[in-house]
Amino acid sequence: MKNRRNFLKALGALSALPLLSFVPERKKTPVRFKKGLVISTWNFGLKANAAAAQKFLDGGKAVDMVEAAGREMESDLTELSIGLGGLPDREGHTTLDACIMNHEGKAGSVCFLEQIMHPVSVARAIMEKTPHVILVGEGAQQFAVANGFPKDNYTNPAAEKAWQEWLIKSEYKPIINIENHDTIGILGQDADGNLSGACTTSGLAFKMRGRVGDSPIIGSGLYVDNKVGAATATGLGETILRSCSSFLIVELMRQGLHPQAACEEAIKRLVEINASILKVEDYQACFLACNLEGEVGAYSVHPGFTYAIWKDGKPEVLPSKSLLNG
Ligand code: SD4
Repeated sequence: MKNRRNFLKALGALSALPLLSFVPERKKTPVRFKKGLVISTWNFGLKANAAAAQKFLDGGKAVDMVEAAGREMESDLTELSIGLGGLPDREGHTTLDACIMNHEGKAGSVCFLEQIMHPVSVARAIMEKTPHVILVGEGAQQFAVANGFPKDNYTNPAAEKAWQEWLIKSEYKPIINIENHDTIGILGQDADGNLSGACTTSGLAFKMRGRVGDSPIIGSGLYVDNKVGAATATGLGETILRSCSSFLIVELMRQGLHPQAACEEAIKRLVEINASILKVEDYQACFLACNLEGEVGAYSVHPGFTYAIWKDGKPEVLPSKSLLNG
């Protein structure tokens, strides 16, 4: 009887412990990389990284670096997957999603935003000027205009032409494969070794009106934990949303995994989670991550994912490894 009582007492004490105390922590104390790091999705990340690098060299913080990279891409009105030049939804309107997260765990996100050139900066303004994390649609646009972002009804002739061609068949295929990729996700580390991240996109081409992908969703398209690392994603947003991939990658790094191993594990989990919904041949999903030491990981479902890195003053574009071969 006494033993039973002791056992129950011990159980009670156990359940009072915070659950997370059972998660293994990283063993070594990481030394923060302070010589400047920016990583961005796809080849066009090179141009974005150059803007971030300039901020770094000017003494900017990580959040300034990633915002500058996002703005650089949003300013390119010929780009069909980011900003006002992006491919429209199936009704012919370009709608934009973006988010940003800083080293203090603060986050801002804007979804389904129309006619504003710099969604990443609107996301930053939401983060810094409101008690909220996400604003969407008309309300987000109203907030943007009230905060000095001018309305801009630019239409990219190339995007308009592609939409007109799509309209002929109007085939609704929410699929992103290796030929049809977009979105810039950016992770940056400043001279204090602090991390921030941003993500900006016009989302899936010819999507249903009002559709929002993973890119502006904190934990899916982007996550930053300045005690651990940061991750971002690109690819078919629905697959990434179902698996909260960026948060998962950061949590895996917290448990001691290298960013590469964390990205690989998260891709495996994403494929498992989506198996009953989509054939793996029919979608692409890609992850990019870094830890405090400035170590980097990249992994995708299919080959073809590339990323740009600027580290310690050196810019390059690298191919990612993938779960499946070509
Ligand atoms: C979305 N993840 O809206 C974005 C699009 C993308 O490569 O990244 N495509 O689903």
